[in-house]
Amino acid sequence: MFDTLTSSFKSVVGKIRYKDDAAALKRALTELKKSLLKADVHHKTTKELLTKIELDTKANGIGQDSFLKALRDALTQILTTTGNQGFVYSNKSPLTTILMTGLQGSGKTTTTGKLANYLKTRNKKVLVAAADLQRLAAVEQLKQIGAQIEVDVYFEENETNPVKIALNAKKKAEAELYDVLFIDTAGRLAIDEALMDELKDVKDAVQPDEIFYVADSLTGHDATKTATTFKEKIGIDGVILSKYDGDTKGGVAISIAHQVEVPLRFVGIGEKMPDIEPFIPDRIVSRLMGAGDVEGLSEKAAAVIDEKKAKEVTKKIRKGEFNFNDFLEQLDMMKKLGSMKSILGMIPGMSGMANQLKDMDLESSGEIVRIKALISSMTPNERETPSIINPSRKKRLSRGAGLSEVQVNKILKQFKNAAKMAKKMSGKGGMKDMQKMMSQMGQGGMPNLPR
Ligand SMILES: Nc1nc2c(ncn2[C@@H]2O[C@H](COP(=O)(O)OP(=O)(O)OP(=O)(O)O)[C@@H](O)[C@H]2O)c(=O)[nH]1
Ligand SMILES: [Mg+2]
Repeated sequence: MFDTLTSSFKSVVGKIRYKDDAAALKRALTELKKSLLKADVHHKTTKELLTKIELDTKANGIGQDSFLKALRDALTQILTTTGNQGFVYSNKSPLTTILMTGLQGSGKTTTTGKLANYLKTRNKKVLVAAADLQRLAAVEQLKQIGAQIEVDVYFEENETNPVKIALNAKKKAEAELYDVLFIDTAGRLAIDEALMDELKDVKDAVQPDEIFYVADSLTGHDATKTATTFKEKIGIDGVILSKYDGDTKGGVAISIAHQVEVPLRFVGIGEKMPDIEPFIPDRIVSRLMGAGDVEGLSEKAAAVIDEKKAKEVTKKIRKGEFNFNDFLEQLDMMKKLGSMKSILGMIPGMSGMANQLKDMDLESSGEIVRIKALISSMTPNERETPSIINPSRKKRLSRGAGLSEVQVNKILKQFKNAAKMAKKMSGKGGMKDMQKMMSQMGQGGMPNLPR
């Protein structure tokens, strides 16, 4: 997610080699300034970061360690703005009402679905209301998203007043004990007074607990400007940066909260429903420094992994009974976690690899497609007990799946090896092997990272 920034930090730190080398510090700071500005970090934020890093590094004696610590502290300070972090439930009522705002096409409706899905996987009862009556297809779009993530959608066919829809949705949500209500609104420009007034009317009527402003990362500095305008005209409690996956610069995420003085709460990193992540400053700094976000990863996993099933699978693996049905189930779980790239970026030391795997998609990767084709050609018995697959069955599978016999053999062999490996790992001493493997992989991370 932060590849460009992370690699430029690495290169900057590499500039400092000797203790108390003031000239090297200066070179490092100049390069840092250049890369921050190039990444679209706001110039005022850049200046503040540099001043703080310079003072801190000098105060602690110039060196890689003190520079890294100063960088980490300065980033944490810049990213932390007064206000809530992540998703916060109302402390006034059992229902939390969120008003979604933003410019046309910024990603409001998609983000509404993503947040609803995020909370649903955390066992919340969520309602989304379609209060965008500007665009003909808007209600239909939200209905489709709702069906996809299995979240209820509130809409009214013949109503033309978004205030009424929002109010009726809130009534329903309160009466039917929903935990969270998201109100999706029409995209609007700040200069469009009538639409801004309408948004204000919705706000005054439903009294949302929080107002989120969805900003398109790809608009660069404009994202900061428009967020500020919405803050002044309507009042916003959080910013969500959408389409961050397409933003190769990435610096907006560093400076937007600092400039708008409203916390950045979530970042959208893809078009699919699981592609959203809470923006928690400490953790983000860790990832920016190439050190991963273990907490975020385990939370993400906890939300989608069924503990009972996980235990069953572990047991099967230990006994060497892991079969193709288990494999399909695991694949499904992985899919719910989001893109491979976003997962890898959260594992310490793996951020470099994330970039290479950015296009690996669990649904469309050629490898996975072939494996799935093979599994779907198997009889239930073959899925349950892969060892019964003999040469004549292989022939049948090859025809059924449209794969060559070589390909079938390769996949079956891979699967057997993976199951063997998993069995070995889960046995005694397995954890040690795992740790050894992780530490070897971790050596690609930052040098001497202070914790
Ligand atoms: N790659 C990527 N695409 C996104 C992301 N968020 C939204 N999109 C895409 O952006 C486009 C616009 O998204 P919408 O959710 O319809 O935007 P909107 O703000 O509701 O648009 P209006 O209702 O017309 O104002 C869609 O094609 C989405 O799939 C994201 O995080 N990453
Ligand atoms: Mg919309």
